[in-house]
Formats: sequence, C-alpha cells, structure tokens
Amino acid sequence: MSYPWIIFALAGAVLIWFLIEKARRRTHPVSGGLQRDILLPHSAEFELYANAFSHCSRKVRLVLAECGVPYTYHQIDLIETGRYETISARYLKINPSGLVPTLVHNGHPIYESDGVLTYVAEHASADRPSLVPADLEARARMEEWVAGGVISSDDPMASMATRPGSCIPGLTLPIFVTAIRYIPLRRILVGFLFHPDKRRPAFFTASRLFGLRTMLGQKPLQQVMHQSRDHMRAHLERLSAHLRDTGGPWIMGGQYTLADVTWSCMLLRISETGWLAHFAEDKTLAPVLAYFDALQARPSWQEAITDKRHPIVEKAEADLKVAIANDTKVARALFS
Ligand SMILES: N[C@@H](CCC(=O)N[C@@H](CS)C(=O)NCC(=O)O)C(=O)O
Repeated sequence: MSYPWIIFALAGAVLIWFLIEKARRRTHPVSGGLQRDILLPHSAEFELYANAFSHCSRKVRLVLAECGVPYTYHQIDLIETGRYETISARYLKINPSGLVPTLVHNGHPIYESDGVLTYVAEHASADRPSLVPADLEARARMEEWVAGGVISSDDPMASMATRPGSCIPGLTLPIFVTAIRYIPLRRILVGFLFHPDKRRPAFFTASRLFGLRTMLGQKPLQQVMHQSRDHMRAHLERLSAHLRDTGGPWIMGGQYTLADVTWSCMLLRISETGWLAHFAEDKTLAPVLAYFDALQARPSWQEAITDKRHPIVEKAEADLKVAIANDTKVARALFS
C-alpha cells in the first residue's frame, strides 16, 4: 500500500473507533426513583456505585450508614479523582445519565440521590431509629430542608437564593482546580471527545494548564464563586437562627433525620474547601459550627466519610489550605 493510502486507512480506522466509542458512551436523562423494569447483574442485596468526593454520593453513603443497611461499594471515578468513569460504557449500563450515585437494590437501580435517601430510610434496619418524623406536618418541614440540598441534574446551580445545594458546585471550584493538578492532561482531554458537557473538560483543562492563582483571577469564575458564597452565607444564617431557636441538637430537634444527612454533606463541602473557616469569623454562626461538630461525632461519619476519603482530595484540600494561608491573591479572590 502506498503512503497516502496508509494514512487514509489509519484515519478511517480512528474515525470508526471514535464513532463506535461515542455511541457506546451516549448519555440520556433518567427519571428518579426505583427502576422496576431494569434488572442489573448483582451479587449483594444493596450495591452502591458512588464517588468518594461527590456530594450526592456522600449523602447516600451517610444514609446507608445511619440506617444500618449493609452494601457492596463500587468506587466510580470522576475526572477530579482520576478519570471520567461515569461515562464509561460499563457504568452507563448502570446509570445512562452518566451521574453518580446509583444505588442498586436486588438488581434494580434507584436514580437521583434525594429519592435514594427516602428509599433507604424506608428499608432501614429494624434496630435503628427512623430518619423520618412520624408526624406528617413535621415530615413536610423536614422535606423542605432536604429539598434545599438537592443538586439538580439539569441545572446544578439553579435557584441559589432558595436552594443551598445549588451553591455547592460554585463553592467546590477552588478544590476542583487544586485536585486536577494530580490528573494527567491526556485523561482530562478525553472529556472533549466523550463528556456530554464540554464545559467540564474545558474548565479542567484550563485549571490543569494555568493553576489556582490564574484561575481564581478570572472574573467569570469569581462571579460564580462569590454568588455561591453570598447565597450560602444567607442559608447558613437561616440554619443558625433555626438551631438557636429550636435548641437543636438536630434540624428537627431531638430526632436526627434526612435533613441532617443533607446538611452534613453541605457543611463538609464548605469546610473542606476553606469557606466554613471564613464564614465562621461571623460569631452568629456559632450554632452551625457546634452542629457540624455533633454531625462529625456520629459513628456514621467515620463509616461513610472518613473511611472513604480519597488521597487526591486529601492532597487537594491540604494544597488549598496552604494557598489560602500563604497567597494573598488566592485569599482575596475567594473572600473579598
Ligand atoms: N441530581 C443528581 C445529581 C448527581 C450529580 O450531579 N452527580 C455528579 C457528581 S456530584 C456527577 O456524577 N457528575 C458527572 C461528572 O462530573 O462527569 C443526584 O442527586 O443524584
């Protein structure tokens, strides 16, 4: 074969590989809840596909631990913990939306973490206290707190003023930037080929190439972070006033509920990204800090959070702390 033909044949083979791979990795939205019509291969009654760092995954691990439900754990990587495993052909068979977490019960997947919380609470071990108030009116109030923590699959940053969960992605940006330095560029670039949301590989590629200082200096990024920060501060003030008025120790008073599962993960995220220390300069938020301490002291925290920590996230958290403490440009970009 002559030289141009070899090039032509190779290009054709690459194109065919790309098209096949793209078709295998196609994502589509899924409806929440138990999927009775889907049966997946499974070996345990409950199996959880989740990521160590993902906020929604943490909620599900925490509710499983609180409810004493044993499960087989499958760690699924996001690019910030190593690779785009949520869009691998293998994972898309489990959840075609390409999002974690997915809880599988007797082979049937349950989508959308907030529906999973209720589902697990209904399947709690008989020796565990209920995570849902028996009184209907109290239950409705708890559900409002849980709804505030939802991260929408369609628009994760929608309605920040009414939904603290929507502030989480913006507040996570600094730790994304620090974590991605541990990921090889070639893995990040794969997202341009296959990730359904090209803003993710674009953001991560820029973060990998330019680093924290430069990224935090970008006005659009600052705007998102500051908007998220200011709305989150208002949500924390509301939480603080609520805890002070009711006397806690939990959101629904004496009963630890799904509302506390949700807020555990929100407080964890703003703590590991350095925002909580900044918010805590406002002494009126003292009840929130005491509440966060109490959440971390529960045995479920050890099982669901501490034991599942990811080394890259630990390094990123430490790097970010050092940058905030030693680099005024970084601190100013975040907190001024
Ligand atoms: N509404 C969904 C949101 C799930 C979600 O956004 N998951 C993120 C991680 S927290 C994800 O899988 N992202 C895919 C990616 O980053 O590529 C739920 O509550 O389960």
